[in-house]
Amino acid sequence: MNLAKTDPKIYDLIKKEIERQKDGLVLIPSENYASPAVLSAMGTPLSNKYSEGYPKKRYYGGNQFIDEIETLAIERAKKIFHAEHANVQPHSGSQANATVYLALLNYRDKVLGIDLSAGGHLTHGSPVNFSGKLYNFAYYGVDSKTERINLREVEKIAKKFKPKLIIVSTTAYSRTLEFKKFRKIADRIKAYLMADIAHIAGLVVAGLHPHPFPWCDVVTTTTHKTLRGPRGGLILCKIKDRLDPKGKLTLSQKIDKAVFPGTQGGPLEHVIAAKAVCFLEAMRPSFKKYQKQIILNARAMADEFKKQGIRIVSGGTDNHLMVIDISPFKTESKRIQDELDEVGLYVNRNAIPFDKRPPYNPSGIRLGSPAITTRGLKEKEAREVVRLIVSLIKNIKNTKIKNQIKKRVKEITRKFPIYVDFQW
Ligand code: DSN
Repeated sequence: MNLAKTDPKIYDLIKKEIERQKDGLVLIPSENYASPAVLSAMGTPLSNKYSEGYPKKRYYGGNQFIDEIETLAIERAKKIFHAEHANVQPHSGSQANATVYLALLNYRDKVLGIDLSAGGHLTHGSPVNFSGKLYNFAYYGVDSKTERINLREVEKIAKKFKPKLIIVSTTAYSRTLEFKKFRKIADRIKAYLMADIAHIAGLVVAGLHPHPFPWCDVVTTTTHKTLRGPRGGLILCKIKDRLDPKGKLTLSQKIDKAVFPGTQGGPLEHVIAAKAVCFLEAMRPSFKKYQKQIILNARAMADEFKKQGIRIVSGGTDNHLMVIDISPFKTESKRIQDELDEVGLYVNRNAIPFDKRPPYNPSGIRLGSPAITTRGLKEKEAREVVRLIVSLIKNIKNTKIKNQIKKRVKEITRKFPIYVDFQW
């Protein structure tokens, strides 16, 4: 193909990365294998087109087909998420969050977000992120005993701090998010409520996690995690602005303006086409079956970790992920992650609540089931994968065991292949 001739170095590296993905088991809960149809939509000349603005309100000519594509993506997003309004243009989850802040807040306005070490995200107010620098954040965390979000504590902080916006959002939290209860708190102090459901979007669409609507004003997500679409962001919101009903702009108009021209220029229409494909895939019965299996596999994994004597933060999982506590082991999380890399088991190290160790080398490892479930692994194999991980952690210096694990991982990937006839 052309790429191989034009740029053999990049061609070769892409090929190697595809092989790595095929030959390893991805347990990073935020990663997945998008379908060949999704990938195919992304690798198209749609990437050439400038389309600043929105369907029928563009600043450039030649957008008749782009308008149809983006309209389809919007309508499908609204349908699968039961949303009044959708903006499919955010390039990423971080940009989606930045956009919501720009739409709803002024510089230094007060926001209540979740602490990074309790399972939050950088854009939920981390001091090293734009969110923590531009806005005045307070944080809620998890209860030190249950390691779950304590709504009474959230309410106490909210009443004292009086934020303009409360964020319900997680990237490493294995328990159900109670949007309805958050809304009660937001109502008491007249704050906006936003949910970032990037991790659980697929579960929400499948009806396997409580829905953020009608409780939240705005919902952000990425499209590539449990939703299994292209890399990108999405904002869903109500049309009316609950806290500013007589304002010049509706909530949906504020959001659209904050995306363009507020934070972005030309949208990535090749990615928007791929988002439309992913939303269509998410309407199929097979998607619900897939999401159910994600949960079954995650529960089996958590149960197997416990059987193997490993502590799971909060004691288990309700969703697709879990964080295991590796502090009782002498080996550091970075080393464990590196060793697992070598046998083709991909995980990411992660802080645990009240972690005493630094973020670069914390006390936890985060794992999830979305990608292995896409490959077709079920509970039995998910349990075996856990046993392989634990065996490696416990025998970190044993080369023989490490080689046996590597061989077994390869066998599993051969039994559950991915991208078999993938053309690129
Ligand atoms: N980096 C993502 C995750 O792994 O959860 C969040 O943006």
